[in-house]
Amino acid sequence: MGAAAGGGRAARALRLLLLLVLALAAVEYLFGSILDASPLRTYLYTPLHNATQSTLRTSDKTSQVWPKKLTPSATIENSLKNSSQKVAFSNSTNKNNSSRDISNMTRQNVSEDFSTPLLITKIMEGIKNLVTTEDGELKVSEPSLPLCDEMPSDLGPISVNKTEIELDWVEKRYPEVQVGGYYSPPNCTARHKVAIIVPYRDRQQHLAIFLNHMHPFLMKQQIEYGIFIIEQEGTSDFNRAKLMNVGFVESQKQKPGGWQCFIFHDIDLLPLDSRNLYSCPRQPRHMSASIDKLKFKLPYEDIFGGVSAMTLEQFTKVNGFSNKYWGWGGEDDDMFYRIKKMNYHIARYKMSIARYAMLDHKKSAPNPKRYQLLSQTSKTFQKDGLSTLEYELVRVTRRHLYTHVVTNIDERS
Ligand SMILES: *[C@@H]1O[C@H](CO)[C@@H](O)[C@H](O)[C@H]1NC(C)=O
Ligand SMILES: *[C@@H]1O[C@H](CO)[C@@H](O)[C@H](O)[C@H]1NC(C)=O
Ligand SMILES: *[C@@H]1O[C@H](CO)[C@@H](O)[C@H](O)[C@H]1NC(C)=O
Ligand SMILES: *[C@@H]1O[C@H](CO)[C@@H](O)[C@H](O)[C@H]1NC(C)=O
Ligand SMILES: *[C@@H]1O[C@H](CO)[C@@H](O)[C@H](O)[C@H]1NC(C)=O
Ligand SMILES: *[C@@H]1O[C@H](CO)[C@@H](O)[C@H](O)[C@H]1NC(C)=O
Ligand SMILES: *[C@@H]1O[C@H](CO)[C@@H](O)[C@H](O)[C@H]1NC(C)=O
Ligand SMILES: *[C@@H]1O[C@H](CO)[C@@H](O)[C@H](O)[C@H]1NC(C)=O
Ligand SMILES: CC(=O)N[C@H]1CO[C@H](CO)[C@@H](O)[C@@H]1O
Repeated sequence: MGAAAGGGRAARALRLLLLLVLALAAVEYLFGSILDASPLRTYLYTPLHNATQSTLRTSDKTSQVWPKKLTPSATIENSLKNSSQKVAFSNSTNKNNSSRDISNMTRQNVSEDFSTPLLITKIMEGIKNLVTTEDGELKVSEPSLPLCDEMPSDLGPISVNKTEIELDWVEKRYPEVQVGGYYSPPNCTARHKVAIIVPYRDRQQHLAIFLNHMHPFLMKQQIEYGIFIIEQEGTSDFNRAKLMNVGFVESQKQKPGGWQCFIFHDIDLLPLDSRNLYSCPRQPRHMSASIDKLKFKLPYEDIFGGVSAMTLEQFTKVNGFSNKYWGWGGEDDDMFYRIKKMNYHIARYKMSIARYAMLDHKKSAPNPKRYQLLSQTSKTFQKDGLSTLEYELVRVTRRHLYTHVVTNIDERS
């Protein structure tokens, strides 16, 4: 009896401790969101799983209205920079001592912000573990939701409606989607946190069809996701790959704790089977293997274009996409070389599942330089990609069904 009473006391003490931790987490959380809202802040997120392996450092000075003078950014090599709106992404993973390439002041504020979102997620994770192991004794409402099914049972072939529709109409159809195009399953804990990155220019008619198709498709898969439309402004040719890099960096800034999985998605491709799970496996996954306009055949074994999925770690290890492919073609093969070079291989679903419908559009002019660029990739990819990404962030708007990132990626020299 005495032992049982002792056990009860211990459980009570544990519960009390948990409450305390929760309260702390709440305070941290509130404080964290205030920090996030401050335009002066520099953001910095590490991945949840392996903080030591791939540390991302993005420094964003774009929302700074004052001071108007040139702001030091993460890469010092670029002496050309002369705009207060410039953003640079630096791969400083292997630089032990980055105080040399980041200015004093930036550095201080960066390290300060760094801990907040990470701390919360760590605490929350700790709580989650505690709750699930205690089995009923300690009930904390939100984090104790069961894990979602890995493969929900009601998935299978679906149809695509290519009829042109109005965005307003689509918006009314999906009230459960949160502003910014976010969703997380209401009654279970999602296994995957996925950013859908969609490069975009002049495809108004496709946007509504895409969103109308993708939201119900993704919700059914019971994943947590956000849709990011990355629009290219400026006069240069379309640069799909560089937009992907911008999408990667900007989407990561939008989510405290960050996304773990990134799906790079052409807007004209719509999945035809909801078993095509939008998650990231151990290897980079090429998803659009079987496209109606290509007679549902894989054009060539090494193809990585259309729709592809990479984890945070994979994408940073290959240094993201190249920034150099202006115009149509080559950038996906370039990514294939990067993947190969880092000893990954490409995973695919079965052809019967990886099926997509392609929307009609005019073909763009191929980039004549693409073969020459490709021949250099294996040698130069560490010096061309996330580590050298530079762009002007024009604006970020959270619409109901998507986050709209407008960027000018033109090179100035
Ligand atoms: C993550 O780090 C742990 C050690 O902290 C290591 O055992 C594990 O293999 C790492 N995972 C990946 C995917 O690198
Ligand atoms: C940088 O911009 C300022 C005005 O914002 C201009 O006066 C200056 O000449 C520019 N410098 C360079 C190197 O372009
Ligand atoms: C990095 O810096 C720490 C101290 O700040 C030092 O202990 C460690 O050896 C350094 N690592 C490398 C690779 O220089
Ligand atoms: C940075 O690296 C230099 C040598 O490269 C070393 O002298 C210095 O102590 C390091 N600083 C920190 C903070 O690790
Ligand atoms: C940091 O700033 C101080 C003065 O503000 C300066 O003396 C010092 O050299 C700077 N350190 C670096 C690494 O830039
Ligand atoms: C496709 O969508 C349009 C517009 O909502 C609708 O009128 C039409 O019936 C749909 N077609 C099919 C086959 O569902
Ligand atoms: C969550 O709720 C939806 C309907 O709102 C239901 O279809 C689904 O099966 C539920 N999932 C779990 C894990 O209970
Ligand atoms: C950064 O670059 C080094 C080589 O310079 C590479 O080994 C490392 O994987 C890269 N890390 C990221 C996060 O890009
Ligand atoms: C350069 C810069 O933004 N410095 C700021 C760092 O943060 C402190 C307080 O958090 C501010 O006072 C500095 O102006």
